[in-house]
Amino acid sequence: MTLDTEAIDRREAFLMDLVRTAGALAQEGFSQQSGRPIGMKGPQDYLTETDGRVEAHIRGRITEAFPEDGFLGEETGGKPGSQAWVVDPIDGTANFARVIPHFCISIAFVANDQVQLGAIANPVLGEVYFARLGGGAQMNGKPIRVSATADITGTSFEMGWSNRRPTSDYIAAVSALFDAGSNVRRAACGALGLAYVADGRSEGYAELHMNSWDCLAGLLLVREAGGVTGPFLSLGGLTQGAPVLAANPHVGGILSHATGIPLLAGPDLLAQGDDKLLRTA
Ligand code: LIP
Repeated sequence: MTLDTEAIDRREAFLMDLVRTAGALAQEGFSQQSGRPIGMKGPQDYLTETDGRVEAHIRGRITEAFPEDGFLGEETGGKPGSQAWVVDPIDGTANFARVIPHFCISIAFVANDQVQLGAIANPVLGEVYFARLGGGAQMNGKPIRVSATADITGTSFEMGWSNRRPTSDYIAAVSALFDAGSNVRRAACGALGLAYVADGRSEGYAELHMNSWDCLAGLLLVREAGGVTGPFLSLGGLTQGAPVLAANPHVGGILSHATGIPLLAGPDLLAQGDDKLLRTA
């Protein structure tokens, strides 16, 4: 089913409110996190009580407002179908669990084979990012753009780490970026890492494997803020995850070369073939 503009307008207004209420709930949990036991879902995979509480809040409100929409959440899963909300209730859970104030809520809405809406809230700093396909990107209502830095010796990239890919591949990518002259950081919250590319705080973000709930909203933000990205949906990333790359257009090729993640030419359609991929490096 194809969604028309009016249907997306209604979801946009809803999402603006939803991400703020979810952010408030996360912030409340964070203020009580100190001293709480830290739960683990698997190796280096954290879970706090707040992850579950925030996802239940988001899922409940979506089901009530748009019962026809699918849902895919980090904590409770789900079947996305042709139009769905893709939700990470707390991205940066390892930080959150250890009372490090660098985490966010990430919500994307996918329909018509593309990410239509994306919102990321950083409740600690009171920053809410929002993007709509073809409608630009903003933070707290103000338009944002990727950085204009083209000189590699002035760049700062973030390279996310996932234990779903060999450590040697991660080290090789980080090493190539340092050799190229960039600074490289890792702040353990992929969605905020992407938001920081969109607002120019960093020149690029890459990770060899990310799940859709961690990155769909951020990838839309970067594209709508004038940045370049790798393919994601067309690689089956919605349900299986895929590599992620996002950068300002001047240095995207360098990040692509260092990580081996291709750059995308054109929209990231679910059914798009590899012929639309462009290797610039
Ligand atoms: C994590 C990210 C982290 C990334 C991991 C993981 P979680 O998500 O934020 O930065 O490197 O691949 O996806 O578990 O905190 O929601």
